[in-house]
Amino acid sequence: MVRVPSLRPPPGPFRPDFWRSPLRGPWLTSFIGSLLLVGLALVVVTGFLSHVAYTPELGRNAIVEPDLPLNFDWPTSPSWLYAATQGIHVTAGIALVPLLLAKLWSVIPRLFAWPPVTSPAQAVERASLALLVGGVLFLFVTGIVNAQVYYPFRFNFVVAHYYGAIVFTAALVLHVGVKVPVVVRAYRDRGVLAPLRDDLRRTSPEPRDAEDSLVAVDPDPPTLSRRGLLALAGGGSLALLITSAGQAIGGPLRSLALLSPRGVDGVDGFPVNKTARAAGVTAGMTGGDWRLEMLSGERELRLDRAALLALEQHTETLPIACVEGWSTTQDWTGVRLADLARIAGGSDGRALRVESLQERGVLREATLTADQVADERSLLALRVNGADLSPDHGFPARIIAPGVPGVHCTKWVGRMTFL
Ligand SMILES: Nc1nc2c(c(=O)[nH]1)N[C@H]1C(S)=C(S)[C@@H](COP(=O)(O)O)O[C@H]1N2
Ligand SMILES: [Mo]
Repeated sequence: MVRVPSLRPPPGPFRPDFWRSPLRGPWLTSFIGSLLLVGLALVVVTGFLSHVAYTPELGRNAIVEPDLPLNFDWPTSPSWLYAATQGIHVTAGIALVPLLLAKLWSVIPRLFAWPPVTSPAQAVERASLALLVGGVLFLFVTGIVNAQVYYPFRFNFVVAHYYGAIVFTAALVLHVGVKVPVVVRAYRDRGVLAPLRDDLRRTSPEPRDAEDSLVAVDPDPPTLSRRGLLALAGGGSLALLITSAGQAIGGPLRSLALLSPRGVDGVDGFPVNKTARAAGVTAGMTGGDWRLEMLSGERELRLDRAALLALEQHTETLPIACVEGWSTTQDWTGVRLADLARIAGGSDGRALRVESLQERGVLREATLTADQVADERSLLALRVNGADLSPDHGFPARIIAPGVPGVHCTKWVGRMTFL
């Protein structure tokens, strides 16, 4: 038979003998993949829960339409519910990075498979892997960049991260389905944990049983055992976990949250998401001329801050839990939203649209559900920790409600419309 010269792979990574690590093989990829899958499941579930918590069916709460069958009323108890789900989402996402990199490293020869396409079925499989790997990289990069409060891209983060998650989750389910037999065989042949017992001296390549095997054709001697590699990735994950988790957990752990931009103290001893200056809210807008405008059907009411302070005041200990993963629990004092609903005219069990004095930006308004308004812990807060709100935390008045994403705790409230 005549060899067709053009079928010879180009030099470099396209040549099978380019890849020399003796550690690569189906067991290693299966093992890292299994660990990663557990973590990713947690991130995926808490991520979609965040979408539910936004109650996208109300007003402009979420910029994405409610297009998933997953939709239920987000509860107001426990008050730290969103702090927990979103803290897990962001913290686990950050901590999984080393494991994800190890997983990609273990399969990278596949990226350079030659010829690139051998059959229609294989082309479909490669396309689905492009969605899987492209999806996971897109989600991790946008998510981590968002948690670092850095927006280098032009598109809307929430929309892009959400649609990216749908594509990625579908590709992941397909991938796991296709790979289960490979993982089962690897564990049956090598044992689930047995390869971790080998020290460096006893580390040898897995058997190369197929043409497209991940096992190197011509492996170098090992410089690291498999358990050494896993300790490296796992240690990296643990270090990230320790330096990130504090922003969600708080207490003494907060000082360990070195990687969290909001882990440190802000104004009044807790973080500021957006300052009054950045939101374009001036002292003139919030001074003596400020009135809270309350609308209910045909009725309209205007109250100044003194009038609000003259109403029955309540103090609640509640967290602000940001989509970025940080949360902070403070003592808030103000008027119950349910009381304001009655004062505005009508029942207390109505949804409420809250508009800010802020001039621009997607956070100008948010809508709370009827349950959130009716909960007696939900306040129009005027004070925090015994002092007037500072301008950066929403003076003259802000929303604080149990279990809701921080993004709905509108600062510098100007108008409230009971729906
Ligand atoms: N008007 C207005 N309200 C707002 C925001 C904003 O940018 N503008 N940010 C929201 C977000 S995303 C969070 S997490 C909380 C943060 O509150 P803090 O800055 O007092 O900590 O405020 C919310 N309320
Ligand atoms: Mo936020």
